Amino acid sequence: MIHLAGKFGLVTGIANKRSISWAIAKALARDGARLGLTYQGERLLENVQELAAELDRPLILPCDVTSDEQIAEVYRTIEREFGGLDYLVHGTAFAPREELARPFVETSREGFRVALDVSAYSLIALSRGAAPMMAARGGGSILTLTYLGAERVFTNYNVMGVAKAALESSVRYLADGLGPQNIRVNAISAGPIKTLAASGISGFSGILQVYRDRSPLRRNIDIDEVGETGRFLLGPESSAITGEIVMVDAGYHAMGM
Ligand code: 0WE
Repeated sequence: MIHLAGKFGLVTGIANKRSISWAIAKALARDGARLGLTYQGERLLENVQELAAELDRPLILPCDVTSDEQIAEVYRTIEREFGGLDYLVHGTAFAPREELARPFVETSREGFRVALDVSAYSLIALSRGAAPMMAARGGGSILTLTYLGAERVFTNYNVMGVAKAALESSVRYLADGLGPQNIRVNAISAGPIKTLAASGISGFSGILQVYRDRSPLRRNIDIDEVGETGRFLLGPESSAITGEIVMVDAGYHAMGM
């Protein structure tokens, strides 16, 4: 199937082959879309270059999402090289490590600022840059990644939960603001997956075990299941879905006890 032939997408948040953003990028590319991949910091450039080798004529662009200038440069390059944009995948999140390891009440002002800036404000800034090019093509689709920790307490998720709550609310406000230009904005709330972002989080294998024990499907989710849902939410099959948070978590969220 090549029903995304002639479509262009921008993907942020790829760190390595286990990144959820990369699973979504692969699903888009498989259906024929051309992609721009951003990387954060020189240390991740090599990883992204290696992955990009699997794609057809990708763009590889530096983007620290806390820099308005770098975001502007990304869109100038997309405009010049692709001449348009249809999809944005926002897979960026970060909180300073110490904020995920101490009591929430100890959250620092700076840790809060960084977590909300990188993980939530960045969706607004990237959407603002993408919207004119999407509108010029009659519409577009924006997708971000969130976690149930936005709605419920997960020990140590802490300020990331607050950032994801802000992100999910931003999905709804952006959906309203950009809807008149036929630009849709959605999020996938994925169950826990062993990515770089999850590595080194103490107790992470315990979280995987709880989902395996208690979710309706009694298993963890595969990263390619998120990739496929991402492709669905970006592509034409979901043309009436916007402002939505889609749970891809083996049903875990539905359970009380
Ligand atoms: O959103 C996330 C993780 C995001 C994340 C991870 C790190 C680790 C390295 C953000 N910032 C950092 N900063 C670092 O320095 N997840 C959904 C995965 C995750 O992280 C947790 C979880 C789950 C699930 C942290 C505590 C408890 C559960």
